[in-house]
Amino acid sequence: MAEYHGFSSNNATASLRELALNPFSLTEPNALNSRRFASYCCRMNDFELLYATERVNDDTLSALQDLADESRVIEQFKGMKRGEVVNRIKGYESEERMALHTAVRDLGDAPLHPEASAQARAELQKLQDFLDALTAAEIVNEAGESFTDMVMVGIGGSDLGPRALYLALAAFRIQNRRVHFISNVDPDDAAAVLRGLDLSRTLVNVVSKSGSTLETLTNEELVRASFKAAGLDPGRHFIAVTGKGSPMDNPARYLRSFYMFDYIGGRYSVTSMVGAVMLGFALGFEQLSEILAGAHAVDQAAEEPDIRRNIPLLMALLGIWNHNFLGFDTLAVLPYSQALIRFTAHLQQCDMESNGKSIDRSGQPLAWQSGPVVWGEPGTNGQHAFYQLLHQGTTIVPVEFIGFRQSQYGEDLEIQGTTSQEKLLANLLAQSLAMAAGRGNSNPNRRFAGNRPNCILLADRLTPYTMGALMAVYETKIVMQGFIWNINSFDQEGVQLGKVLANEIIDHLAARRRDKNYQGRDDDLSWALLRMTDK
Ligand code: G6Q
Repeated sequence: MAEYHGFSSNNATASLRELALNPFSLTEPNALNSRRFASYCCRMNDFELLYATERVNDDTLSALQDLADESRVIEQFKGMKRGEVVNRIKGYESEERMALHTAVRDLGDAPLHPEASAQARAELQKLQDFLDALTAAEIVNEAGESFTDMVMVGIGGSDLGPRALYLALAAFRIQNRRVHFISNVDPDDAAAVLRGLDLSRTLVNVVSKSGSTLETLTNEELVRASFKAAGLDPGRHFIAVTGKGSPMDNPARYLRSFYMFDYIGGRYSVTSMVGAVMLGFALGFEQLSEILAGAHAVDQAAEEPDIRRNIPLLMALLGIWNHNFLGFDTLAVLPYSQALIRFTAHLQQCDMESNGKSIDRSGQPLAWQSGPVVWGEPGTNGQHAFYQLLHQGTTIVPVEFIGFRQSQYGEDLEIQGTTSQEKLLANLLAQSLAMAAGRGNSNPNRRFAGNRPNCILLADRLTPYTMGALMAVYETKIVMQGFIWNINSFDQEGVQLGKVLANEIIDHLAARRRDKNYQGRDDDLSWALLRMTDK
């Protein structure tokens, strides 16, 4: 594929800069009207993106379309799916890998990357056999009882996405199956989870692509110790999900070993075995397949080049408009769904670890902003917390609302003329409108300036299929932004330095434990700082 040199040299960026001098105002009389609502609505798969409340008009949208075309974002996206080496910094030592998270859900007859999809299919078959054996009580504990609980041990990409999906889909759980998560090296995390668990009926799913992550290896040993203390054989309870050939790739130590491959980045790994083993246990193989199907449908639909018909692409461009041209530094993702309680945390990692970069794909310093700070909490709870700043603060925060027409459980009551679900949706719509349109008042303290850009991503109901699709919408939005900014969205060198320094401090601690007279050098900052924690 011909090389793309980046953002600021595009013709479209010049037009967008010009347009940003006088962006569409949402507070002008009649700026928002039913015609605008109807025409600024993008439908794709099971979603609608309502974006009339963004500060764009047809001119902005056509310049954003030019930006998408000039940056050949769809071509780059298709290249990624076909297995081009997108995880690299040209001219420097880098990971030099493909990014094939889409291949693990491309399970039809003509997958774009046959080899990766075949590997995914083989792992899924192993998983299905394993789950069947659990259900048929062919795999049981020492006392011949079936397993009811799973503890998933992992961190970062091996925790956030899977945990977010488990919580989002708890309504679809198999009866009497529960999952618990241990991620932090804080011993209280493991202690709180293990306390009260019937270990004899618990599987432990240790997930680490590298098989060498400090937190996960430490927690695995901690959990193994409690199994041994309870007189249980870890070999009958522990499962591994890891990279082929990693230090954890040792099937003799585990009841089962499942694999992921180096072309799947941690934060993009939910639909690989990293999320699949746990989700399969909790929801069953059929619901897991629904998640994969929802994600795959988005992966396919996102090839559409018309930005007004491609939700992730449109969200990527609206995000770029708000961030690079209107100058807003952060992005709030506010789901009106309690089930999505950890989804923003997953997005935070997916977005900020992918696009928190300062160099382009040739190692040159960026002359433009890359990813924004991403944060958020479910509504309506957030309304009683930080929305004050969103409505009247001096910092303008663009918002992506997420909402559903129906609840998951369908257990709802009409109280004073409306159901709770209707009240929830009414609040979402009200917030979007209030931020966009504002409202005047002679009392300055009660004035709402408005013009605060936001959009609503809407679907019928949060099911396994919709959840897979929602996750893929965001994964795709994030990689598309990375392609347009000309950055590598697939590595995370920025997390290394902290790990190196933590290991230096851990070495000092271990040395001091061996020899209580141990002294480091005073000009060694990690030693000097460690000493500050002494009593
Ligand atoms: C994600 C990152 C990172 C990673 C964790 C856990 O994209 O690479 O968050 O997932 O550090 O790594 P392991 O799975 O190798 O333990």
